[in-house]
Amino acid sequence: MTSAANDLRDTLTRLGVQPEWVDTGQVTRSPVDGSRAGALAAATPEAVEDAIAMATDAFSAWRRVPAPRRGELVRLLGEELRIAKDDLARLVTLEAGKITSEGLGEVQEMIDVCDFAVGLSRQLYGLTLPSERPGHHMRETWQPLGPVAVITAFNFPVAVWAWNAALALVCGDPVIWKPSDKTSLVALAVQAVFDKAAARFGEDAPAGLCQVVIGGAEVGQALARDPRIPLVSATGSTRMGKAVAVDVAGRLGRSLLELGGNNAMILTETADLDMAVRAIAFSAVGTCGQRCTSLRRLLVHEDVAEGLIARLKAAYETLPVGDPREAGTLVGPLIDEAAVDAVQAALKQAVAEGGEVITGGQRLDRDGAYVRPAIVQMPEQSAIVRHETFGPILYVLTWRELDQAIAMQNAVPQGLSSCIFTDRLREAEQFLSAWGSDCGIANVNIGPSGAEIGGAFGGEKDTGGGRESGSDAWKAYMRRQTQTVNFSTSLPLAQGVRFDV
Ligand code: UN1
Repeated sequence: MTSAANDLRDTLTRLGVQPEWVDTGQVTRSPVDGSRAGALAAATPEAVEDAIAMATDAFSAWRRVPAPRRGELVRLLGEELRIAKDDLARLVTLEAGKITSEGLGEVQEMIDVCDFAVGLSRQLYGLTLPSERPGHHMRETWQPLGPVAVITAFNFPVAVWAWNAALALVCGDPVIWKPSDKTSLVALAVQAVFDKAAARFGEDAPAGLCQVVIGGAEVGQALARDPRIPLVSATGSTRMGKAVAVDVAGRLGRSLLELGGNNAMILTETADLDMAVRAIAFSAVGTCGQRCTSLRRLLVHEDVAEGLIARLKAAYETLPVGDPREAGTLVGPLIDEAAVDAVQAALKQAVAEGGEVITGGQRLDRDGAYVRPAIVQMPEQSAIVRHETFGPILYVLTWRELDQAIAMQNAVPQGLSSCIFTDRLREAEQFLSAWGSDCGIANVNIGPSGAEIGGAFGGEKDTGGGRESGSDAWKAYMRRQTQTVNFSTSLPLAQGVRFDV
């Protein structure tokens, strides 16, 4: 197979993207085979300033365009994404290492959120409220907010931009995107796709409506600190999110954070084990364990643990790990060498904390950042189990009583996704109750990953509290205004206050 770097350059050319390569700068290496695609220059402070100034100008114009018309731009974006789907998915595979089907799924997620946002563009509902004063109208109206900075991670290099951008655009907000410095090229390709949609839309789409700024933490920090950006939406590690939160809060801006997860499955004695094994495999090793929703902790009833572990071990040992472009591969590479080191260090720590490696963890002897997915049985939820290691390590722990399992599930710093496998209604409903899972996502007989677009996505505690994409997540991208109109000929005051002058 051709080198991933050549494949990357060819795919970019097909999409009409001509990156400005530089000799030294931010290097892109494909995790698929370690080949070097080239280097890009990070945005200078002046370039970031220009982008913010352009977005501010774009906002003045875009907020005047009626919301359903703004939806039309997002509809066109969805159309262009459908046309570019295969090539964009290929770039996701080459730059982030996802298998072909997951690369396609990621672009589909962009398309789905565009469809969702188009409908939303006619449903940015406010309220009318009864006023206590005669001859008065009260209403609540949602107004455009302003430029939104979107900081995304390598693992969903394009879908997370789309969750934010599709909503921001219909809400009347320009977007400045800082993609992960590991996946800049696919971001440039998405920008080119957006530019096509904007060109078809015509001159109502102002220059600078969507922009990409390439760079690392310093670029993210400049955006987070700038008071002209009322909303900063950031996806990535809890460490990054805490830094962004402080910078944004320091100027009383709004942040929308979607950070780490440490997602568990509670498996009871009545679980359908055939289904559970498939759900575990997809959510623990899919995307090489690099989703924020990846399954990291399997909490299994002690009566079924032994049989289940044996089945999982067998399934893991036949997992096709390799070039994500090849049909049949289910596990591609980790993002880079540092991720391989982190996985191996975590396994070492797990063993030091009393864990037994049931299978996996070995580095593959080939170019690229490949490891075999690992299962580790742990005596308790020790430090390494409570920590999110971004890779395919599944910790297995056992329990006797459901209360104990739910307490274990909740006893980690993160609160993104969770699930239970059971055939008993009472167990499922307890898991979904106020004293059940403490996560933003709770599933029954489905793994913790692979959420669809209609629901609000995000979680609690170290996950950051933000909700993106579905449900009423759009409200974060708008400014709520309470409006009171007096159409009478007197001026009554609320609360019966008298002030006669
Ligand atoms: C992420 O890993 O940052 O639910 C997002 C899922 C995907 C999104 C994951 N729809 O697994």
